Amino acid sequence: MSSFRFLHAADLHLDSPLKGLERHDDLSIDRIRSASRRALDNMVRVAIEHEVAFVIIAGDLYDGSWKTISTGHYMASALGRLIAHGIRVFLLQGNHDAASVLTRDLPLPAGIDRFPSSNPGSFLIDHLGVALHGQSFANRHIPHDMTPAYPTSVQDYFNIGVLHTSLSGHGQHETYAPCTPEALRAKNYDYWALGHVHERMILTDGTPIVFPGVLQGRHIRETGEKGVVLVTVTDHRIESITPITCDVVRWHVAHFDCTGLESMASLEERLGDFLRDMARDHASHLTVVRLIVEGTTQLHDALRRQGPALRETAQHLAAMSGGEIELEKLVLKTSPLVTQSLTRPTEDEIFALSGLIHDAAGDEALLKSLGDELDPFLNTLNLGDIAPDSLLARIRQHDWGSILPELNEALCDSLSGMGDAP
Ligand SMILES: [Mn+2]
Repeated sequence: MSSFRFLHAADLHLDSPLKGLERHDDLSIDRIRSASRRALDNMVRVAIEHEVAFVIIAGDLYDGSWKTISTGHYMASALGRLIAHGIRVFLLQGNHDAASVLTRDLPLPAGIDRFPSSNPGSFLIDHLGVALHGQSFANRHIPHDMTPAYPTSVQDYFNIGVLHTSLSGHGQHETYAPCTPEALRAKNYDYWALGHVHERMILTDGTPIVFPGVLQGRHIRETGEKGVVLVTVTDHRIESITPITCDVVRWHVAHFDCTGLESMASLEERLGDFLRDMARDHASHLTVVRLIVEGTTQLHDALRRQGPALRETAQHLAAMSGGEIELEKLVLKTSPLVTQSLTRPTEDEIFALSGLIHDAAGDEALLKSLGDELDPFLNTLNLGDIAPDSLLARIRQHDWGSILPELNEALCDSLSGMGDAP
């Protein structure tokens, strides 16, 4: 019985800038910035620990041409550790590190092979009976299916196709070597090692077609666990395909529900609990969170008035969570409690009400009694919280005659459904 393991990785995007954190000045920023390097170190460690025979990297080792030489140096050091452990490495260039995009390149010593970009190439590992077929991207965009030119499978070998592709069919605007699962399976290979799609995807209905996904999430659209895929092959048959995480920073979208909360104090208490639970659930990783504050709540207006202070409060609570939680962004999506009547008034009713308010604006006696009636009530409200300064001044001066026409307009808009949605 012959058995071997290999690691399939893709989309390392080494030293990719992490989006959405540019203005983030927290302590963890350096750790977050170096995440793609430490994830690469984890990939190397996983390969060595599982004693794999070889590692396939199916495109986008880099995010583009190196900004500094240290990006290439870091990659060289990682790949060097693999070959020092007798692990062979097969590289393919994707759209981000296409031959025409990279202005500098690594030397490729024995033990590291790269698929050519001019035509598909094959590498054989005779003692394992493995054949790998692949073609690198020559340019950033490849609008055609590359697989028809891929070689036919080598008989009695375990055949692996390596390809960077959007796997999205042959649409009009496809620019990343489009193809279909059917076309891939028609090649009669034993495994398709793909790259480009950053979500992990393992299709096993027939020849396995696998995207390991990005090695380390780079922004809030790349949430959840990220890593590589470990494949075990026994007697030329796939025994298992196992995802293994390599990421060191995890992106997470959290929904915090404010429904039923009645004070900022209770909100802070509940949010503190929420973040402590999150810290416990994500204890293994520094977690960067987009906090979406939602729900129907009487705190709707109060939350908006808080401005940047609300984010600061959430950051402090995250810092006190007992884990490593950083806030990427706080998004307010609450809605106010609605106290409108259930039936919409008729146009006649609105017109009649409007007439009453209009008449009232000219009725001195009515305005005075209105002021007398309202005063005790207004004194119990903190109007500074809800009224703009100009309105506040007029209320204090009992200038009802100037307030009523505006009120009339707003009220009629709101009743007829033309006003701003709540
Ligand atoms: Mn990519």
